[in-house]
Amino acid sequence: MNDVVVLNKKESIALIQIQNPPVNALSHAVRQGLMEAVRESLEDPAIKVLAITGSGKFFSAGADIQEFGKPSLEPQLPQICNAIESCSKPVFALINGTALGGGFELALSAHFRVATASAKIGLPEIHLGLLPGSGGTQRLPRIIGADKALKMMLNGQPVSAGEGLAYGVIDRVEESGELITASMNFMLETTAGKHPRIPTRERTEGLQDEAANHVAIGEHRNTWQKKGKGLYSPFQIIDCVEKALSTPFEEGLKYERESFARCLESPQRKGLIHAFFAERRCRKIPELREIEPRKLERLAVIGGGTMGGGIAVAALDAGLEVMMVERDEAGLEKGRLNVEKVYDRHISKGRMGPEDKKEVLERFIPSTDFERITDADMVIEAVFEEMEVKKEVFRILDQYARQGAVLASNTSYLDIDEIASVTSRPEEVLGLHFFSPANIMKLLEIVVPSGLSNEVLATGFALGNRMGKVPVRSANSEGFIGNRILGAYSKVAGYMMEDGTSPYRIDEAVRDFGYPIGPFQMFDLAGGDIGWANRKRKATTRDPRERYVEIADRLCERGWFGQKTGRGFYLYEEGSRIGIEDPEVLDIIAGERSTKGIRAREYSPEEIIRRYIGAMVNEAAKVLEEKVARCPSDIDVVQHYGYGFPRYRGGPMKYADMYGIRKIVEDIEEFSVEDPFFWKPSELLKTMAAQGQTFEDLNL
Ligand code: 3H9
Repeated sequence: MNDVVVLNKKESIALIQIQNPPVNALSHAVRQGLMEAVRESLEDPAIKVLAITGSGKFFSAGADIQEFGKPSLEPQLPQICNAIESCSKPVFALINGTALGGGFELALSAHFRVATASAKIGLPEIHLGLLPGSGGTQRLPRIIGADKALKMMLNGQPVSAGEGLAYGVIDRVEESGELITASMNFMLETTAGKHPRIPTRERTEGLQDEAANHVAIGEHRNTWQKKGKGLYSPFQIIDCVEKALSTPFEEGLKYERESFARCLESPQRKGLIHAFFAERRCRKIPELREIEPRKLERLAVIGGGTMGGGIAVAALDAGLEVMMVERDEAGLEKGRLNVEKVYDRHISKGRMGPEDKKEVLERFIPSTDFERITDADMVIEAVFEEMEVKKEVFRILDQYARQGAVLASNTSYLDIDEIASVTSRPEEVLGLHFFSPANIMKLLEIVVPSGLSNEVLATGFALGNRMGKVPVRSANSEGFIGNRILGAYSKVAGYMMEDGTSPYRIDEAVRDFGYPIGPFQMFDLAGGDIGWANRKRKATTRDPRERYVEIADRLCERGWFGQKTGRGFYLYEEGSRIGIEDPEVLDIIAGERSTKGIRAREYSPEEIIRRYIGAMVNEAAKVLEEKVARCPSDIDVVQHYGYGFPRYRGGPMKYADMYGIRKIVEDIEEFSVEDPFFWKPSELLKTMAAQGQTFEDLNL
């Protein structure tokens, strides 16, 4: 045995406990320990029953994700599951906590499953581009049928022990007490032959209703053909479950093994596992080591607009007391409505009752009086995106906020140092860039101006974590990480449009790459007026060598600001948020092109992506070079959670690694022949290409 699997004998029971914190992942050492414990228990004539359990809050979170992509070492998990299932002595899985993926498959191969009421079981492999590869796709449908099995595998969300009991995959739920003690009688009863030991592979309850199983396969496949475009593992999962219904167990297992190996090799698995670790890495900021965040119970939000309302809801949902301050009653009323409409929608969708809304709103205090913020632990300003307006608010905050309160500006571009400079406590001021709608979007850029106190930074991260956001640290630099990079690839989208490729074809290519919407749909959604105001502001300082596309300005001059005006790059029929192609827009583009004497040129989808992602990666490399982002994977997190970059591609930096850094540089050099001002490869990219480095090498 080893120290990650402990074998204790109690009466005639062998208690095999996994002790591999933090989550009892089934690493090679755990697998070795399990195999040995099972063998020893089988050989010991005094042992009549085997019980496998976990420790802490986890039974086991499944295979050790760190091991994927490395040579696989024996014993492999499927071998262990088979060994457990074929044990001549009854084997119990005592599910003391969360059992996920391979952890749940381990339990599925036992003959009996007892869980504590708080335990959760699930098969989340789909989120990693994988499928349950230790017999899960073959064993689970045999117990609960194709539909429920596919639901568990395809949505990847864990279910409670109670639901597992209702499904029939958990045999008993122990409401309270210590699981081993509580299960003792049940386990000993098997030695008296009271409960038959049936290997899961021989169970057939789930296979009885062949027609229903057949329908379920068809329905899930249809659904995923619509929603899972471009994805690989969901279809492999459905195929495996279909096999479970129609072939002998061993054959199904072999099929699952081959499918698992294909998923493991797929770029999607690499992208998704990269994303898994990236969103954990972004929280590990060295400055925060051993720093305690400040107390955070009361939050004040200044401004009741769309952003202020969203932030207030996110804070209320996180259990905070929230004050909302507006300058007059009309503004406040709007703010109150912005908050209430979120909860009214929850009620109309049956997600909460009117009583729940009332309870939440008891913690919501709208006011027009700045004095109300004096007992706030943190104040977030969310007023108009204009430096002078923000400064004015911060002067007032400085006057009213208590000493020790954290002051934050929700801005997407502006200089936090400049905002902080109007206060007497610049070290307490940070940027919190929420994304709209702030109660839904998970990204939170935490912007660090010079001299910021680490305690204040820690409090920003604590707020993000408490709100369930993914917080990413950014230096204080225009556009921070996300909007700065967005600026670069938005420009390229405009260039390609002016060059002769329809915005609708560009959007289509970007969607086919995996984005939920293309850049022109995004401009329409965000509102063309905002970008227009920005462009006008920068007009005087724009470098004359920079190519400037005026098409968006032509649309704005007509009052076509996108969805909110019913017209932008697309036409929106009354009340519809789905745009249709607009021939007049194409005429405007053609007019602009001919004014500039540009010969129309149709880019292929592949060419569109080369340019779009090339611009994105190049700007991202500059963001890294300038230390605006801490490491490449932080950029991947920002692009995924804030801008819709497909998670299964890992993020632009991971994508660049897989595409090839040298190829990215070659692409940029090829494009620079047409426009050397825009297409300048970053120094970092050039060095990396020369030295054969990847962005992964630069991750911290
Ligand atoms: C599988 O099982 C395949 C099989 O079907 C077939 C095999 C042949 N491995 O998230 P947290 C680390 S595929 C290694 O912050 P929480 C994590 O990186 C697997 N490490 O905590 C972090 O490390 P650090 C199917 C893992 O309480 C630490 O644990 N299973 C694994 O918020 C704490 O994690 C899954 O997909 C792992 N499997 O959430 C489960 N899991 O401290 C994936 C976690 O260094 N995991 N770590 O940053 C999760 O969903 C969440 O981590 C979990 C805990 C819910 C378990």
